[in-house]
Amino acid sequence: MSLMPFGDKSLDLSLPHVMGILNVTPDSFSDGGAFDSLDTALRQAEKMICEGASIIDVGGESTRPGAAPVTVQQELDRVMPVIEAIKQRIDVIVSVDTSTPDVMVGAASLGAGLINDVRALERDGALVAAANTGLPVCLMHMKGSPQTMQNQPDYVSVVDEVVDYLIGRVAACRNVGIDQSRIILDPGIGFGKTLSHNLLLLQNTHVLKQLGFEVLIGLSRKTMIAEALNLPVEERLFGSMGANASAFSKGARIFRVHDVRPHVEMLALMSRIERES
Ligand code: 7PJ
Repeated sequence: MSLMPFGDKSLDLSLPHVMGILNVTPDSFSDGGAFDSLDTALRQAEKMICEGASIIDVGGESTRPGAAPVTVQQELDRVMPVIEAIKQRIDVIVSVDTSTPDVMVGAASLGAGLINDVRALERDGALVAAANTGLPVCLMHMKGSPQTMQNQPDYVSVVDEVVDYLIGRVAACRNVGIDQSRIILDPGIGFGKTLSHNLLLLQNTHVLKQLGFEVLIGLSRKTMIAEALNLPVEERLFGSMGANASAFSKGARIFRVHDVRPHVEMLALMSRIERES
């Protein structure tokens, strides 16, 4: 057992867990209307929980390459009703995918159990806000910003640079009182990386684990899968599963995915095989 508390619940991170992606950006809904989007989001959350997701990751900022920035109020308006509705109806860990201090604090007040920040708490006030919630945090590496990150990313050694960056962010967390046991690390697949950078980071997933942290991987349906396989967007599931299986075998335990059931079943088998005696 390796229990990590996530607010009012905890997870045994000696086992793999699936984090289901719930985007609440306007472009992720087919039709407008506040009720429609809340209803759609709730049904999607319920479906992912039925399929075995341990965590629902709610995000109101699109971080796709080139995406337009969002205001704090827009982000609050998108994310808060969804987190509130899920926590009122379903006993599940909700994670908030945000870099915005006010959203971290607001989500925590509604019962969110994890702060997932693609900017690793670099925004002004984010470290202190996250520390005040008492929640665990996922620190992700990104090179540049979503607007610029895919403009010819370049590293001397991508693995060393990502490790050094994350160690620095861990130190910053500890300075504001966020205990090391509450920190999850993520190499940031697709965030300022070429296909080769992404493959090298996945090949070295164990390096992050060996620093003494749980590792989260988010590669579901990302461009790297299509690039590696020469496939269109809608056919990235099998490749995503293969890459996540590799990350599991190198120590990652949380998998941020769109397609929950296939990953839950794949990971259940991988974990069973590892544990059989
Ligand atoms: C990630 C994320 C990821 C973590 C996104 C997308 C882009 N959070 N949020 N790790 N990616 N921790 O899903 O295509 O890789 S948004």
